[in-house]
Amino acid sequence: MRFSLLSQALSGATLVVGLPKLSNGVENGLVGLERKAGGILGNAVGTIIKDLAPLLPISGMDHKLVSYEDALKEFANAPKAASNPATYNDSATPEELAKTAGGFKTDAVTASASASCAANPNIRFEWDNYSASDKQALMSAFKCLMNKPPSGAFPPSTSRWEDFARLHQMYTPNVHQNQKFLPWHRYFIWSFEQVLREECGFNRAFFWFDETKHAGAFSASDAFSAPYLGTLGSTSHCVTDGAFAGLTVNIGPGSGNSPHCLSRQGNSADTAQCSTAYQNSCLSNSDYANFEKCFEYGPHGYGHNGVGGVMADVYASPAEPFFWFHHTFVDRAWRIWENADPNRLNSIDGTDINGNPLTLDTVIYMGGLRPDVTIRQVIDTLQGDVLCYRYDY
Ligand SMILES: [Cu+2]
Repeated sequence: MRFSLLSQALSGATLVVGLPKLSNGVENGLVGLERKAGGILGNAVGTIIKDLAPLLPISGMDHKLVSYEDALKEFANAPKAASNPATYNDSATPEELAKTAGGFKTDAVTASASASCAANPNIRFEWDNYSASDKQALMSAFKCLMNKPPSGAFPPSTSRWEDFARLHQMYTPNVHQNQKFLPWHRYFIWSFEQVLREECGFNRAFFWFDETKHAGAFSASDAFSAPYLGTLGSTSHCVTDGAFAGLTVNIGPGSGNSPHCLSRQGNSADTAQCSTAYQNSCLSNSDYANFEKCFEYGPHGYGHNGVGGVMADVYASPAEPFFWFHHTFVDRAWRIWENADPNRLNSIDGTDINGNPLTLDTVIYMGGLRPDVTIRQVIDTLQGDVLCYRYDY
């Protein structure tokens, strides 16, 4: 139970006081109008709509957590690599890094074969290296997906944005707490990026968020401020400022589906675990399965719980915009690990949810949202067959 009964009771009281005379039909009509009007409606109406979605407790599968101290013990005797790359080392030219975020290449479909991909990949810029204009464009593209109707393939999703949360919810047990976690989420992020571009015209470079810089202090990043994600408070709260103020989430909590607010409950002790030290200790493992477990239960799990609320909901967390900030950080860590040894781009170990060994031919399902692929097609972000991207550092 993550939310107090008191806060739920208060939320319920606001609903009753705020909407004494409106029938459900009128409420729904207002919500629809607000969606179409894209925030043109006055604040008074906006406030009433914000109060419609209650703060619900998140229950179901929790993020499995292993603290840094415990991970040091757990992996103390695991095979270690001779060299541990503490930093990202895909080669980049100064020209590439100086490139404005507008100079990206858009899609896997048009990405060229591997040699030229590696020479001119899409670059994911760290949030602080994004311009204010890029940040605004990203928020607008997120909102565009939220205002787009669902595809219909992922009921009960109510928007294209929620299609991703629903898809993730459906696959949650298959792609968490086993070694499919990293390839599945890599392709999930890529799929999301392509949909942002194709359906919402997003035309900037993509991004990532360096959590090691903000370990223990996520709320101090300008990502968690208006006009971006809105404040990250330390008590359980619906998000009421920033680009997503008043967002209603219809996927979750957990494996169920009922409307609730986009909520957060920041916890700096949890985000403190997203540290460089913890990341490096995971990177030192030479077996993929050990690296994966270390990072999933370590910085990954703590990043989710450190933002709390919807982000702590294993099933529906992609409904929280910060999900994409967080999982690009996770994906980059995998790429750092892969770069330490070229063989790591040609082999995989660990198992799927049923205990079957992963191979390069293991299929990564995307529920029809994008074509299914194999691990072989996503293990190298610079392969150029499906993926073609690198991180700016
Ligand atoms: Cu996930």
